Amino acid sequence: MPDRNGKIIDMVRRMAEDILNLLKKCDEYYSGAKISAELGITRAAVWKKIIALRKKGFVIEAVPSKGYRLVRSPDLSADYIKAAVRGGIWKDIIVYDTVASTNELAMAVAAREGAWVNTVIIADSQERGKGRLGRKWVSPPGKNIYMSILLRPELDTRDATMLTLLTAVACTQAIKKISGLPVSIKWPNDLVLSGKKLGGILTEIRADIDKVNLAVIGIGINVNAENEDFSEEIRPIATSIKEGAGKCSSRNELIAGILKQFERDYGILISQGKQSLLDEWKALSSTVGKNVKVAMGDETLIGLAEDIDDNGMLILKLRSGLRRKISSGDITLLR
Ligand code: BT5
Repeated sequence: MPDRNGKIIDMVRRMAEDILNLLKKCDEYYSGAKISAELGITRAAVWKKIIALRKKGFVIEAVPSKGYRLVRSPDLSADYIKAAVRGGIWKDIIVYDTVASTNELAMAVAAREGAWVNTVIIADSQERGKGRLGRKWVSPPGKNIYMSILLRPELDTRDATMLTLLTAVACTQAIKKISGLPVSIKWPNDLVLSGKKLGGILTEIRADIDKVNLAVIGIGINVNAENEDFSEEIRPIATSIKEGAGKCSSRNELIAGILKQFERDYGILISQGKQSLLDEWKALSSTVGKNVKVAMGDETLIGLAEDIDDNGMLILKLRSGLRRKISSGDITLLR
């Protein structure tokens, strides 16, 4: 039996998203009568929703005989992001204040609740943000993006790396579109600006031998952080969109942009296979064609990053002329 209460709650939530989308479309006032006519609800219902949105931090001006105007949105808002990505693959978007790690939380809820697919978990700050191999991801509050995408992709286990490459492509495209900055991708999971780390991706999967059952894709992007927000250790290597662009960017817009781009690229991966995505990755990569040092645990290799193969592995041409395929490691670009 359909859950009537659930449907009603969903409709009420969508009403707020619809109002937001209308107000976002125009810089001028939108009259209550027009909103109520367009959405097929009473003016009293519009007013109630406006009050609810204000309580969530949206600054909405109301002027008699003119109508409503969206003055400002809260900097990190599930309502804003949901309204912006509506109609797509995203089932739910949840924003937390502070969590230990969005990846850990996503993994924990996925283990409990099969239904949390295509859900996005976002936090304003993380107490134990993680990078690869148990490294730490510095996650100060109020400034950056920390989010995890929870998917159950129809994907061969050998192709799991494609999720990291896809996410890197989606993030790079969205950041470029919104900020105009020349962001590039350093294999396998770094977003790079002016030689410094702007963001990183941590993909964690549960898989059988041949099939991915669950993927949690963690994205950390430094948006409005300034150098002093970083720990001393990473100050020399980290940067942010604000440092590059000289001004703050909206986290809501960036997240919505990333999710829309991700949806598009994910659709291409599932329907058309890997090739066009690999081509896009190569076009945005600052690794292919460069001389690099690759650190893999105790082993360090130097060579030319010739290409990536069909599974996203790096093909390194060593000085001896031999080629090695690398599945994971840390790369330094050499001059
Ligand atoms: C990564 O690891 O680059 C993956 C980072 C993924 C973070 C997201 S945030 C949301 C989600 N939830 C989580 O708990 N994690 C994910 P890796 O390639 O191992 O890089 C880690 C290294 O980057 C550290 O050892 C530092 O040197 C550096 N680093 C740490 N925090 C940074 C920051 N905020 N900006 C730039 N570099 C940082």
